[in-house]
Amino acid sequence: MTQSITPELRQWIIEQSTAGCLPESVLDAMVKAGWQAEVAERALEQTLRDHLQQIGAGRVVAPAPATSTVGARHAIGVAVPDLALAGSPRRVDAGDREVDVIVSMGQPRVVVLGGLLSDEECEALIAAARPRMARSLTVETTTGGEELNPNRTSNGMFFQRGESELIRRIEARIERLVQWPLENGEGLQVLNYQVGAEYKPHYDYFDPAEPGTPTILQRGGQRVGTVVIYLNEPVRGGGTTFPDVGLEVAPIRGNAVFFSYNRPHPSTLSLHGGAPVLEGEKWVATKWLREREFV
Ligand code: PD2
Ligand code: ZN
Repeated sequence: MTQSITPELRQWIIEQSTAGCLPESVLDAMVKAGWQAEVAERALEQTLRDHLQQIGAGRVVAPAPATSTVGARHAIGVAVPDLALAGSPRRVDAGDREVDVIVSMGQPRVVVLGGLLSDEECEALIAAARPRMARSLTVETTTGGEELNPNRTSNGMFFQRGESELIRRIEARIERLVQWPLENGEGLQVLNYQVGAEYKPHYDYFDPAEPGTPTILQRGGQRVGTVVIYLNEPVRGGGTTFPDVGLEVAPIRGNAVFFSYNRPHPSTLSLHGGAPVLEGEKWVATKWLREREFV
């Protein structure tokens, strides 16, 4: 008896997957409901591929075995940067130093890191950025240009990739840590938030529905990961929040939060923001990682 993919089945697969259900669980449920395993697998893959094409999310990759570390692949989505955390190590190798693993979360994929930069490196980065600060721009997805964004009240600047020994050292460390080519990274951005300044919750990926997005994607594809490094410590406030899961990462000098998103969709739960600074000021450096070489 041959079994065919009905519109109802397609709809059900998409609903399960966008709700965050792993493909293994979707397959399992289909087999339990009487589907031949092979047919179920084919239906799942084809349905998700078609769906991703419709929402403009790029190529589909098969789920990787649990032991895979480099370029972790997930249910429906592209390969993304990730740390080598199999076996739950206390520290991970970042080339010229070891970095503490403080928190590791699966969904959203978030890893909080301790001691990514030394105090001296944080100070040096602030000193190099300070004379070049201007009110932050964000990429305007309706046009593909840049504009002042009222949701972001910080000041900022971009370093060129590899522009100094310090920048090269930090970029090499991030490359090693998240196992992602440094060529895929945008230039390091430094932001400064004064009291009351914040970065309202947003996604770092570019919205596929916006008309300016195809232009933006020409320079290396989608963003698939972010590293936010804390360069100083505000007295109160200024944490990085993940509202979908009620997580707030404390801004501690030299620490960092890494998160990835394997498709440009809210079901990644990668919504995040910079909470208002209540006392003191906040300095961070952000590295955004693209699918391919950022040119
Ligand atoms: O400064 C932060 O905590 C923050 C929060 C959300 C930075 C970014 N997003 C970013 O640079 O994308
Ligand atoms: Zn962000």
